[in-house]
Amino acid sequence: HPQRAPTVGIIGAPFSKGQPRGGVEKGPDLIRTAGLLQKLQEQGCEAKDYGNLTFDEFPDDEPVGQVKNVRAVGSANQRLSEAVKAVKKDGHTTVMLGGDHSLAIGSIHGHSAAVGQLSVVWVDAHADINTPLTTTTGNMHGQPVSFLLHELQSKVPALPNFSWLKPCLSARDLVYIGLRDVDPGEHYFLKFLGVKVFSMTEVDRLGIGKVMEETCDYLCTRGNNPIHLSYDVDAIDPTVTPATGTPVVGGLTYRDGIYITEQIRHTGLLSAVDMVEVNPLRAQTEEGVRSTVSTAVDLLLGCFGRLREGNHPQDYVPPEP
Ligand code: B3U
Ligand code: MN
Ligand code: MN
Repeated sequence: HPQRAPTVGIIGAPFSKGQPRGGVEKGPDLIRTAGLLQKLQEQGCEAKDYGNLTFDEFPDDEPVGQVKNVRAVGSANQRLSEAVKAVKKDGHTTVMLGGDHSLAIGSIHGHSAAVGQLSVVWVDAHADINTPLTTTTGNMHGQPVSFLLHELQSKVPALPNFSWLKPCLSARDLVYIGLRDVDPGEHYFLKFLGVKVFSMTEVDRLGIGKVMEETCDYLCTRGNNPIHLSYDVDAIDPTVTPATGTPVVGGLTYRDGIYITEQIRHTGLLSAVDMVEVNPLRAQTEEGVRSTVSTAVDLLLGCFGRLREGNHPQDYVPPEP
């Protein structure tokens, strides 16, 4: 039976300092310009746009150890956390348009502050679970999960502008899909913590159908918590989504990517979505940008009820002659 259409609250987070490549701050407006709001409304979803957040500048944001832009990332995520919490309290399913994936810190923190214990489905080529001590790039978008997990707190040093952040996620409430570029320290943490991982190897072995069946069964045994879907567009193969900062060959197909959203939607538990790492300055061609942005939009439409079999409104009446 069809579910009641959720109301969607959209938050733009034009922030790029979790990584070094300019352009990813253009993601929110690009995704809007591709018609996200109108398309959600056309499929019967009430959607409210809360606009773009603005972020403070930190001119003297010296690296802390290896890690770059720590103060800017801490401050931006504090602001985002408050925004997501407020939109959740307004009763919406939140959509956070990034921006880079360091924003998952604030998005997941704010979501959890509003609703309590979460399940997180992290769809990404990367595990983003480096700590400030294991990172080899110094980029915060490769680290957000380490800040959120209770189990890693003894491994994460205190950083400026991060004192507001309380870990809010348990390793057993986290599922990864699409991994294919994982650093040694990250691989150690995933094994050490026993995190549920469907890397591209499992997608190849099982097919996306079985991967999603197992994902949803697993989340069910974890107690049917509200789901936070954190979708890095680089999870999809770069032939489809080339406009992203760190593309990795051998990714999810467009169909795999959409199927993930259909099945997460089908659980009835989806409570917040991040769509991150769309960077129009990283594709070789205009077509590459268009394909990336329209895929991001289609993934979001899949999250909110669009089915490839077709849809019709609950009150639809066929015309009579
Ligand atoms: N694991 C590497 C690379 C990376 C992570 N996330 C992205 N790239 N997008 C790192 O920087 O930690
Ligand atoms: Mn990521
Ligand atoms: Mn990634």
